[in-house]
Amino acid sequence: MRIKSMPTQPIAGQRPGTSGLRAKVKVFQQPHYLANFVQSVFDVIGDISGQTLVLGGDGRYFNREAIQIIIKMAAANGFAKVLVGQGGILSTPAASCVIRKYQAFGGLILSASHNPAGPDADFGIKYNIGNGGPAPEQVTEAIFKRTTEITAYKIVEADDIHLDEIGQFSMGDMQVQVIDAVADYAALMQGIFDFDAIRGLLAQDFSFVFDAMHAVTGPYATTILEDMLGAPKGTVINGEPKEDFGGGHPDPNLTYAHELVDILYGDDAPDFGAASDGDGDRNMILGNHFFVTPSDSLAVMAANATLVPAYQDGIAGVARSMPTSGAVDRVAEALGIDCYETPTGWKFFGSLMDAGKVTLCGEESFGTGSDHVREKDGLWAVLFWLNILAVRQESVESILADHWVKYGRNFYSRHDYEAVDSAAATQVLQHVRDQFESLKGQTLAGRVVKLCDDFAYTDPIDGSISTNQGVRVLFEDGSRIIFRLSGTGTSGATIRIYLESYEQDTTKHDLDAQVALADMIDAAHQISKLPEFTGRDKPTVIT
Ligand code: VG1
Ligand code: CO
Repeated sequence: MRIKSMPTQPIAGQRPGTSGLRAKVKVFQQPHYLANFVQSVFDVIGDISGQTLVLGGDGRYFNREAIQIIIKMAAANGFAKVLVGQGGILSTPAASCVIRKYQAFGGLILSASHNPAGPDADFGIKYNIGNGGPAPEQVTEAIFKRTTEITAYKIVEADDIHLDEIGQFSMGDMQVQVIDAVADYAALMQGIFDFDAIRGLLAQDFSFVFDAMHAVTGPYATTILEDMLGAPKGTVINGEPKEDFGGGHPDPNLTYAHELVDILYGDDAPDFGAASDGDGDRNMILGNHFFVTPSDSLAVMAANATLVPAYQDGIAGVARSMPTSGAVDRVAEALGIDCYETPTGWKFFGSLMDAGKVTLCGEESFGTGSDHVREKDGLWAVLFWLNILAVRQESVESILADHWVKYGRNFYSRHDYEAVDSAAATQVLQHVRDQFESLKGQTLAGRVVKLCDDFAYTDPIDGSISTNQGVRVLFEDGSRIIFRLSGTGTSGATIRIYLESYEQDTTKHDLDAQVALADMIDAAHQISKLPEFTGRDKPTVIT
């Protein structure tokens, strides 16, 4: 089999963001764009000869073409084996599961998560290391540096692999194994949760809807929830994955998952509702007319972890990203376990989980997970909630009310201003930075500012340092306003404002978060001059 060395040149802008390299499909379709990045990965991750690579994606437009290119490049670069999901599909948590189970060298995951899909929308690629988790910053920076120096990439001349047939194929000296995309993941879930108890719950007078949003979770959810756990057919809605996600925006939040939200807030609403995102790593949890914030969801999971068989002996510790609310911190304190605060992005949890320091992790952006894999995991979170509901036999709302009585309530909201002019977005953050000293001691929204800084993190395991991870305005009563620019978008900039205040008084726990945080929202606008700099007076998305 002939290995071709294709001459190429560096292409600007291939620095991975919060979660891999994301760009418009049209950008990925440019000659050599994908190949340059993949070769750069192969060049910096170490000796890959004789190793196994896991490969799969969320099924979005361009997934299949990308997979064929990567298989041919893996063969030319000396991999012994590629494990690829049937049809080129692997959800992000399933890819992490497969990398770990088969002790692969690493994996390439093709996804732009919840970003819209289709010829005019987004594509993405991410490298995960042998622990199954996203490559840490040192690796992504090395990949980026390589993209700026690349002069050639290697690819074999071969026919495409039949991705739809499970089986083993050869490409020169390399084996390509097309695997069932769902089986390994489903088996892992079965080993974690009390499937009998969940089956019992679903057989009761308990109604449940899961929205796969025409993205990758469809086949996983149908197999696990309907086939294995006996949920009635039709429990999974929008379960057929589509290359353009049905034209939707599979981001499981109150804005984009409106079909599910309408069902859960409608007449005769079901007891439980959940959704996942484009690549299956996010989750949204709803009760009857009730929304659980992701930060609270993490806290409830931590507080109830021993109800789940895999965690029945307790959890080692918890971690949350910095902008995530401190609700889980209070549970950790009560349990006497450590709680770590990391920068945004799942790549920062891997070292803590590998070292056995934390069992559960979460982010405010609808991401929760545990050390069963090294990615956040949407369906796992849904099963976790079903397991809790099966044991406690209470409504979602009553579980939260009870939690707040015990721990107090962290009112929390994130306001996103999407597709803002990049220069204006930078100005907004800089304007707050310029006031770091003068804000200190001032009273805003009835609270005294204690400290303002740019969040920096030193990984307690490997000592690596990450700076500029969000502008923080911290108040003496524990309230916070945080400003951050998104690292996953593909056009303009997205400003995220994260707002949090803590309320012990149970008589105030029923307040709507937007009402409870209204003065904090005003203060955020005032100190950042966001409306003036961006010309926006309302966020694009509120979660
Ligand atoms: C966003 C979220 C972050 C998450 C990341 C990847 O990043 O805020 O918490 O880890 O997406 O999730 P950013 O930089 O846009 O804020 V996913 O499901 O999009 O892979
Ligand atoms: Co995702």
